[in-house]
Amino acid sequence: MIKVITYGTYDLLHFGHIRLLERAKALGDYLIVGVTADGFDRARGKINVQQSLMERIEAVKQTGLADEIIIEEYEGQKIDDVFRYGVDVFAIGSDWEGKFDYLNNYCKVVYLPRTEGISSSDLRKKQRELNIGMVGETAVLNKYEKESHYVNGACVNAVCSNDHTFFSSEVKNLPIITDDLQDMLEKVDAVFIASHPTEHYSQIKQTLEKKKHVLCKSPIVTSTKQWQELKQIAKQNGCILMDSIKTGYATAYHRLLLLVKSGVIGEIVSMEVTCTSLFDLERRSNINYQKVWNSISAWGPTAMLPVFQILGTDYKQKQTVSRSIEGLKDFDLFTKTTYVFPHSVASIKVGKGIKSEGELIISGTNGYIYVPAPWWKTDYFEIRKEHQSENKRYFYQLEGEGIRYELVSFIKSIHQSKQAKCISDKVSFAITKEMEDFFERKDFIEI
Ligand code: C2G
Repeated sequence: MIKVITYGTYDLLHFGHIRLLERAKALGDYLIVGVTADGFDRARGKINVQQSLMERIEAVKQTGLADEIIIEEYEGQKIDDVFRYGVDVFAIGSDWEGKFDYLNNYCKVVYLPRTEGISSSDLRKKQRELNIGMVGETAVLNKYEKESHYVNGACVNAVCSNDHTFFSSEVKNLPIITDDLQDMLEKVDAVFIASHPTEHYSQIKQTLEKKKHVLCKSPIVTSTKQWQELKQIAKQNGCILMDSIKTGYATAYHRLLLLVKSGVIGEIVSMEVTCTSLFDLERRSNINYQKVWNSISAWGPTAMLPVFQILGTDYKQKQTVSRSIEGLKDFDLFTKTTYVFPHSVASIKVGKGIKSEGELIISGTNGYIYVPAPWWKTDYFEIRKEHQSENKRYFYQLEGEGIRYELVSFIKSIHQSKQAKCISDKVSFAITKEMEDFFERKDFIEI
């Protein structure tokens, strides 16, 4: 019996896939199909896959062509599989020509001509082409424009800004450049907002009232009343209103949360989160502090995210210690807040006027997790136990600081009319509440 094996993602299974499977099957008597796991696809840069692994397996099964279906989970697995299943022929589409020649050492390798004119990417694009406009006055917009090119169905076509000096050459060449939000809203389906937090409320409201979706750099707003009002409008108008915190979408961060929740370091007793970025000292005197994000707005949401996602939002007591610029009460150079929960404590330390080690430490009854600086852009963390031999290291490729995953999640939320679970409303509201408390000086000591 001649055994043939082939691999693929098979997202939105189409005619090209079926033809490939038919021809692969015809090369022997028994066909094994390896369907890629989500994690493996992500690691090899395929971030736009729409169907779950189970849906993709089911679709392959329905073709009736596979005698056996296996899951492909890691780089190099193909060699293992050839031995494990006694494979005689490895077949794959001609888009991979030459890439799998190394398998010739173990079996016969056949490249089958790819079917022209159809692909999963095209199908995804057709389904989800969304025009996105960007709002704001910072270079963050350049990053989002750049990352959008990796996201199927995301088309950044407009920017609304009062300051063009920071624009990258790509942003400069966008079809629509304006300083009039209403004007831009006529020409887009969704908006990414990265303006100063004091402008968010009005900009989000205008956008939602035009029934356009919003991804807004967290904090969405700094008043809980405004938060509730905006969420209500979003709901009424069938729109997504989502916090943008890129760390929340990074693979390593997501896996860390799952590990913590599965109890690998026992019960969590303490967390320490630090995020700082120091102003350029020489430029400090020229800064217009009304337009620049203060420390708590710039870093607070990112620092609060792991605390609220791991320990919840129902802390019993809080103490904030903060130091602001002289004469500018609302501009904190440094803020440290300690949250006391019934059985645990967490502290966040943020600053644009201080520098510190930007690490995340989560201490549990059975070990701790250490994420080295800058933890918010991490691709790596360690689980450390009492006995060094039990320590474990985890590494996950981080593409585009998490921004491209965030955009994928935003687009998916829009098409499914359901907000992605990544940053829940509960956490978003808690972040807003913290901002409100900060500006109202609640549980606050000024130093
Ligand atoms: N294919 C094809 N014609 C198309 C589209 C795809 O013949 N128009 C083939 C591909 O060449 C591949 C198979 O269908 O052999 C599955 O394609 P994808 O789902 O795009 O998976 P791919 O990323 O090619 O995975 O380890 C994974 C494999 O290496 C390949």
